[in-house]
Amino acid sequence: MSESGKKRVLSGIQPSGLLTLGNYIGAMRNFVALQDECECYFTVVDLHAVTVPQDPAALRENTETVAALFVAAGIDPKKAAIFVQSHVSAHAELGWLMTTLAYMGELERMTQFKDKAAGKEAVGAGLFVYPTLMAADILLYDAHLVPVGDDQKQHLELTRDLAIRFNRRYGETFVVPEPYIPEVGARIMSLDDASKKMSKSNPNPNSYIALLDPPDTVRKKIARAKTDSGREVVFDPQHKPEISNLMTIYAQCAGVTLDEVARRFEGKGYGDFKKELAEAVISVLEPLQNTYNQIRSSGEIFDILRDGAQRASSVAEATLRRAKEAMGFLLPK
Ligand code: AQP
Repeated sequence: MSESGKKRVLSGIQPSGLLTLGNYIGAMRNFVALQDECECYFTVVDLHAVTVPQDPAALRENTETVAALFVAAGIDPKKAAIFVQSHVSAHAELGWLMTTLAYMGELERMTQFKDKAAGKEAVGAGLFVYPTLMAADILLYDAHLVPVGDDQKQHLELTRDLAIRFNRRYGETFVVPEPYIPEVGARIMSLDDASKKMSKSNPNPNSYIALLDPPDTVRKKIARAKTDSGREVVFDPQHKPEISNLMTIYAQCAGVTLDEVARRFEGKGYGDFKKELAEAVISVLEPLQNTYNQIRSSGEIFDILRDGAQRASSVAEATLRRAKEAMGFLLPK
């Protein structure tokens, strides 16, 4: 437990593109929900983003954008520490220690690595050890809970294995974290292919709804979204994956259950449903975008990030010291 007696929470998002509705529904919404009852640390994981090539100017811009979107989505910087991963050097250092603890075989089994490496002639070593850096991110804060989407579950299991392995080998040092995954919306799928998750680094912008897409773009993207054969709005992920994905998005944006969505659109076709879906999405995005614009124009994000990095560093440095001591590093006196 933290000094405040609250459970600790850590999660991060990569500045690898424009955040999507998938990132929001799967992860960010839970960041906001947890900030009152827990001691929260939310980070823009730029060291993770560079595991695939990034344009330097775009990386800087995206890092600031993601941080401002955290606040715009409702994270209160007075309650939760918001910081950039590379501003707290303990992440890179514990990341290396975690890499020495991991086995090649367990990293080779990671599906995200397999997906991102598929078809590439040269695969960066950073992409391979991505999960060990993620383990360090979490373990540095003694996090009990990690709010993530379903795609990160496997990485979190590896984090738990590494924490348990470290504790067995060197003595009780790390808290073993639990995933915190939403029951509905843990994996929002791509608008052009419901067999793939919605992803900000997909080269086709029509495959995702970005949190900063203007209303007309949202309407166009939803109008173009792939649908299944037939015309009934029924939730059946196996036989109607495309419409089931859109129904999940509707349920999450309108704050209703999937049964309620089916009832509302009984007897109506895909066209009517898509029109209402677009408006439900816009009703979530519009207030978020207004706050985002205010934050960006005020320049306050740099103060928020400085304060967040200080709060994060004081916790992270102490944990790193504990881990190094346990492993037998000679610490400076
Ligand atoms: N489609 C999704 N549905 C639900 N949750 C999702 N998340 C990502 N996509 C979906 C959750 O968002 C958080 C931040 O993800 P990330 O930026 O660290 O990396 P990611 O999981 O690899 O997400 P992207 O958008 O697909 O990024 P790129 O394209 O750069 O790899 C995580 O909690 C994730 O589960």
